[in-house]
Amino acid sequence: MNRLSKVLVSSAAIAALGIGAAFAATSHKTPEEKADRIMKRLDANKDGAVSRDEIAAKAMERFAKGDLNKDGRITKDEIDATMPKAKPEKRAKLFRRYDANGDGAITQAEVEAKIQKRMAKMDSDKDGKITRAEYIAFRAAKAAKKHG
Ligand SMILES: [Ca+2]
Ligand SMILES: [Ca+2]
Ligand SMILES: [Ca+2]
Repeated sequence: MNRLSKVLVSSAAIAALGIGAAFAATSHKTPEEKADRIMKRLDANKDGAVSRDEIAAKAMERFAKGDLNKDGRITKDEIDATMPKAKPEKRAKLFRRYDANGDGAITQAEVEAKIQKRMAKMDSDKDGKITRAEYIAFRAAKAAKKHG
């Protein structure tokens, strides 16, 4: 069993990583400020880019906290329990977004798939790392799409 399969993922952690709900979260911060925050949080080796490994490591570390009963699955109840301050609709939306097969639990594989997908969208030069510039470009493109 590898390291990733031992621990699981909480939606709160995904949000903290900026790979899921954080993108949808309303915030008045500029893309630059967000990029700086994410880089600071995720760029473990300080090479100016966030690799898949860095994201996964951080995800697993934080996500273990979301799997309250340590069964390797995050259920809606666990999301509700770990995100008491989030609106019920937001928790439900988040849950649906990550429970890809709709079986009522978020597995590590589902989160991994989501991370991969997100990273692929942001990693414009396909080198397996997200730089600050790539992140900002991604946000800008997303914002442009949304507003016009
Ligand atoms: Ca669980
Ligand atoms: Ca599932
Ligand atoms: Ca890249």
